[in-house]
Amino acid sequence: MRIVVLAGGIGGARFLRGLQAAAPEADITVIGNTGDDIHLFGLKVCPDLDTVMYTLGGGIHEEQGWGRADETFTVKEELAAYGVGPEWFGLGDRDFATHIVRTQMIGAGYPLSAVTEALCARWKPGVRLIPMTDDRIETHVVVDDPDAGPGGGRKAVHFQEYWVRLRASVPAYAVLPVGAEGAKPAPGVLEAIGEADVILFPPSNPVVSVGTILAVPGIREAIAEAGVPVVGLSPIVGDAPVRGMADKVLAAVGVEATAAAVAAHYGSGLLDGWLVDTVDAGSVAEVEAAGIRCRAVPLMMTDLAATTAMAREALTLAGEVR
Ligand code: GDP
Ligand code: FO1
Ligand code: CA
Repeated sequence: MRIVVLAGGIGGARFLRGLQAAAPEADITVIGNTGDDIHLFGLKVCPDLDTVMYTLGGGIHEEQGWGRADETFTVKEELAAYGVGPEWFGLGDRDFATHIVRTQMIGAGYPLSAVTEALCARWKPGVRLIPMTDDRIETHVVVDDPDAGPGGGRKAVHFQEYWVRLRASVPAYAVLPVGAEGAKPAPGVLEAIGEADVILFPPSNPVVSVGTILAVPGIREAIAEAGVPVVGLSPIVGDAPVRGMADKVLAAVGVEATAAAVAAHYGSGLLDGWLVDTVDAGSVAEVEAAGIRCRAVPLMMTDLAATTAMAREALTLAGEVR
């Protein structure tokens, strides 16, 4: 079975572990979000690709969910001693090596997809990990500009500045995948979608993870036209994100933070099946009324067994639609 998964960082990576256990024989291609990517200290950092690679490769900081296990921050401290920031983004020493290798290879002319493949040769994630695009797309968030003159004003900040420095604590008026219009899917992306037997949306952020991948011209269309089951799992449980601040970016695009609203946001043109948590069983009828087959099952990735059961439910639902 060929499975394609559109993944962000932590939610996507943890789900993939369960999927690997649920379908050990499957050929899994992960299309990774690169809208969170940021250039720091002259280096290209790809948080979501790295989160998937480290999680499946055994190098992740388990409790934190991003970055490396057994990490130290000497380089960051030395940079700070020079007064060189940003101090709000925690790049560790081990992690730095990944960004150095990536940036060096890109400087030598390799596309990000080839670089990601090279990095995965070390981590052996057990999936084929492809960035959504080799082109530069950066998610920006429109917020109030405190420095604007009388009458106020707004400005766009990099997603990481909004998420990590501002902790999504200020109103977000828009989420912009800057550079998406001219971007192309990376080599292998459309082919994987075209050859898939099932396409899964893990419980990743619907706006800044899955939404950004779908913003790459051609990807949404290819999924809608693939003619295979497309099944998603809700990252919203009991009307709140399980982790992080997805409710804030959902508000910015005018979507309520409920499992049913997220399903409607993807739409029946894209989604065939949707899993909500058992606490949201009351919303099953609403999702089905929107033309999306829906089941309520436990959706908390508390451990590998629970996550594996979620992946099994997603594959079972895929077998029931279309
Ligand atoms: P990020 O890039 O690190 O933010 O990770 P993703 O975009 O892949 O996933 C983030 C989403 O995962 C958040 O909106 C969370 O609500 C969701 N999430 C995290 N843990 C769980 C869980 O155990 N169950 C469910 N249903 N969603 C989860
Ligand atoms: N998230 C944080 O909340 N604080 C950090 O300092 C931070 C550093 C960081 C470094 C490398 C990396 O791959 C990820 C990192 N993240 C950090 C997570 C990253 O910002 C994610 O993109 C967001 O959590 C949301 O997707
Ligand atoms: Ca992310």
